[in-house]
Amino acid sequence: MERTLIILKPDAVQRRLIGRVIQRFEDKGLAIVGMKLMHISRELAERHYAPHKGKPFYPGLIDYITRGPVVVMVLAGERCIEIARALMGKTFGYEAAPGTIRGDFSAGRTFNLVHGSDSPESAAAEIALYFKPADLLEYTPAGSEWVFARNDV
Ligand code: IDP
Ligand code: MG
Repeated sequence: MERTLIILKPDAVQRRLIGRVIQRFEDKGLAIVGMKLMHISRELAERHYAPHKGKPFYPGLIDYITRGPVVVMVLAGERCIEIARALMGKTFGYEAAPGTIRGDFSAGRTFNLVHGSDSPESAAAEIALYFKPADLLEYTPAGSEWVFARNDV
């Protein structure tokens, strides 16, 4: 089963949107297989956002993601990387479609509430930054058989 790393960024926590953002992923039928509240250190932020090092927004991005507590989650489900990115919406809140998390709750560029891995490779690397394999649970939420068909051709 595919997995992805999701972070509810500091603005989501400070704006008391944790429940409403998690609800979007649960409503879609994705399983939460790991979750914690934590404060990301500068060192961890620099590892996570290494691909963006050198870009003009990089210093502001590191300040933002380390500025307060975040909720870090691993979601599981078929095509969950693509599905989570679609639920999140485009990067900038003012471009994200209404109905998406960013389209409904974010209006700017840096502050966009949520992170989601963008490929199987980045998902594996990012999950390993935040969770030990033993922290991730193997279970199938009740009703999953009505979300993912056995032979979904
Ligand atoms: P993504 O989060 O939609 O995958 P990325 O391009 O990977 O977008 O950028 C990582 C994060 O950096 C974004 O979510 C946003 O917080 C911030 N960011 C990206 N581009 C800009 C920018 O041009 N100005 C300010 N912040 C940016
Ligand atoms: Mg990205």
